[in-house]
Amino acid sequence: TDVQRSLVLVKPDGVRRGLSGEILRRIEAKGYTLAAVELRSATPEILAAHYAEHEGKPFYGPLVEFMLSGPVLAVVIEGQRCIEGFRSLAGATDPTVAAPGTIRGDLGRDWGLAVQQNLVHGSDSEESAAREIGIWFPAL
Ligand code: DAT
Ligand code: MG
Repeated sequence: TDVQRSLVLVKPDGVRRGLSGEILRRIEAKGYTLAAVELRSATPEILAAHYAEHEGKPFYGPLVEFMLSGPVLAVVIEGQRCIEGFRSLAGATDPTVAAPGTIRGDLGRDWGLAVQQNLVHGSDSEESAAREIGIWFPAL
């Protein structure tokens, strides 16, 4: 089998807009289970580790500022091929072109800001998932 864990974040825009439940509903409807769910505030330290791959890019500063603008729902999901599966549920990074049926395609839009406020984060590989779960849930 190929049961995986992935780190999902409902970003501050999703929490603010009251979409946490809708996003968790889609995850559970897909058949993935919730191994951890915690509403919390990110910190500059956590975000520096989480987004290390993007340091130096033009959207990095706005991204960190956005992620500090309100609480996030940090979630660990579990299921067969759930890393790729959640990326598919989330849709493309840019909500304008994210396919209908996806979280970003159905619920997100481009707000014309320096950073895409696209509702969710999902780990993009097994290595990223292990690293990110270690950052957000060191006890797991
Ligand atoms: P994803 O969240 O789809 O994995 P990513 O890891 O490439 O995308 O980027 C992390 C976040 O940074 C993304 O969710 C939104 C923001 N971002 C990425 N590329 C961007 C761009 N070209 N313009 C504005 N924001 C961007
Ligand atoms: Mg990414």
